[in-house]
Parts: sequence; structure tokens; C-alpha cells
Amino acid sequence: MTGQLFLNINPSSIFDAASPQAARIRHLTIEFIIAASAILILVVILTSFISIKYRSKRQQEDPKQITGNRTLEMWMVGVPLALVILFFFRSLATMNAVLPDRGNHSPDIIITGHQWFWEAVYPGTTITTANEIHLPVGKRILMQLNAADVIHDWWVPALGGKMDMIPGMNNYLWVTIDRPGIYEGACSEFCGQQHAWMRIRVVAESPGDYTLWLRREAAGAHVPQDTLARAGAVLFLESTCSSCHRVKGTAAAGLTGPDLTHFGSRQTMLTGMMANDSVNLGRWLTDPQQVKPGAHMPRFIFAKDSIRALTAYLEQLK
Ligand code: HEC
Ligand SMILES: [Cu+2]
Repeated sequence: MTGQLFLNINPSSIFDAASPQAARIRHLTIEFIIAASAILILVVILTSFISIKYRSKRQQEDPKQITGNRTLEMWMVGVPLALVILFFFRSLATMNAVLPDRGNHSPDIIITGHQWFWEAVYPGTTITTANEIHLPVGKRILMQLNAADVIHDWWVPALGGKMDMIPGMNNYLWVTIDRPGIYEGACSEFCGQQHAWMRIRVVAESPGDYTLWLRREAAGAHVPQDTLARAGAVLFLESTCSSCHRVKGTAAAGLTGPDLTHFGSRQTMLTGMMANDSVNLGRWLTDPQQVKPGAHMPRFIFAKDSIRALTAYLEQLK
């Protein structure tokens, strides 16, 4: 997979629900599909029947014209109306089940949409990370969603509903993930030039694995030992990378770009655009605008050796 530029995405489907919230939405969707299919079939049968039975025949007068048929009209209005009312209440019930009141529950994770990356903060810990969102299975999690710049929208179909992320406003989603796995989704509100690559990757882990992950994430950044990576660490601070990126435990404390404290432990980079490996990292550092046009990271003019040093440093940030 080295240097693979564009990763395939397997957007999880609402039909592979991996949470009770998503299962409720799937249930409602199936009810909808059944009702809509029944209507479609009825309409097709009636239309075909009428167009065959009453097709124009030679030397035939117009058939008898009917105007006004109260019984028929009551059915024609009543059935669709009953369906609309039924689905109105079914949708309300689903919304209440999927998005119950928060009460005084405080969020378990705060996710902020940025052009074009996801920032994740874990309240009660010192952890801030980006792009790959780790969550435990089997626990009812309250996600707080907001945005730093423009409107984004969180949607991982296998895990439940869609929710807008709006600057200056907090929205919430509940999720209880049934089984470990990687669940993919995408930003679902057009948010600018790189919206299409603003993918979501949720890594759902067993409680044991999740606790281990939390422990690793809470630790400061790995201190590079070899000369190359050490040179990279110096370059990172000198080249102003640190004004946009944070590497916990170093002087780099920038907040406008993704947190890179444990960047080396991520499997993908740039919101799932590509595999996180030295080839792609080299490409990105050589010319971010060529890899992801419009990305809010400037192009630096680096010698090849500097790219190698920065890459070595970043890869060691496990
Ligand atoms: C002006 C702010 C800014 C500066 C300076 C900057 N970056 Fe970035 N960087 C960003 C932003 C914003 C992104 C997210 C881009 C995207 O995905 O659209 C990013 C993404 C990255 C990523 C990918 C992170 C991920 O989670 O996929 C790496 C690695 C990175 N930058 C390294 C560097 C290095 C090394 C330097 C210094 C040579 C640097 N950056 C300088 C803003 C900046
Ligand atoms: Cu977005």
C-alpha cells in the first residue's frame, strides 16, 4: 500500500447497522420502502390495466365519462393522508429513540469540523487528536458536534443519524456501537473545495483496547533518538509548523491544523485521503497544494534532506 494516493472508501451502509440508533433508522427506512413499493406496484398495475382495457379501438366512441365519485375520492385522499400521518408519528418515535433528551449528561467526546479535518477532544482527559476517531464498543456515548469555520455535517451511516456541525452552536448525537471495527462516513454538507475528501473514520474498539489507546494518547509525544528524526524535530519548530500544529510535550502548540502528537499511529492521513506512509508524507510536505488543492497548509520550499528528516520525525510520533 506504500504511496497509494487515494484510498477506496467503503462507506458503511445504513443496512449494516452497527448501533441500536442506526438499527432504528434502518427499521423506519424499510417500512418506508415497503409502503412506497406497494404504492408503486399498485399504480403500475392500475395504469397498465386501464391503458390496455380502455385503449382506443377503431370506430369507437369516447367511453362514458364519469365525473365525481365520492367513495373513490375518499379513498384517493384518505389512504395517502393516513400514510402521511402514520409516517409522521413513526418518524417522531424514531427521532425520540435515536436522539433522546441529553438531560444533564455531559459529552463523552467533542468533535469539531474544520476545513478539512476533524478534531476530537476527549473531556476528562488531556487528549486531543484528529481524523481517526476512536470510540469504545458497548458504551452509550454522547457526541458533541460543532464547527470551527463553516457548516460541516457528521454522518457515519452504520452508526446512526446525520448531524449538522454549525459554528457557534453545539449539536449532539447518541451512539452505542455494537461491535469493533472501522466505520467510514463522510462530511455531508458542502464545506468548500476539499469537501469530497472530508471523510470520517471511526475506529471502534473493545473497552480493553480503548483504554490502552487512551493511555497511549494521553502520553506526550515520542522523543526522537536518531539523528535524522532529531533534525526533523528541530525543523518542525523552526519552519513554523508549530504555529499551526500541536505536538504535546514540545513547544509546538498550534491549534489551526490537526494535532500531530501521535500522528505516526494513524493509518491514514488527510481525512482518509491516503495511507499514512513515508511516500505520501513526502508528497504532502513537498507540495500540499498539489496533493489537496485549497488545503489550509502553505507550501514550504524544502530540500530533499529536510523532507526526509521531517518525515522520519512525524512517522516516529506514535
Ligand atoms: C498555516 C497553518 C499550517 C502550517 C504552517 C503547517 N500546517 Fe500542516 N496542516 C495544516 C492544516 C490546516 C492541515 C489539514 C489539511 C487538510 O487535511 O485539509 C494540515 C495537515 C498536516 C498533516 C496531515 C495531518 C493528518 O492528520 O492527516 C501533516 C503531517 C502536516 N500538516 C505537517 C506539517 C508540517 C511538517 C509543517 C511544517 C513544515 C506544517 N504542517 C505546517 C496547517 C498547517
Ligand atoms: Cu466538511
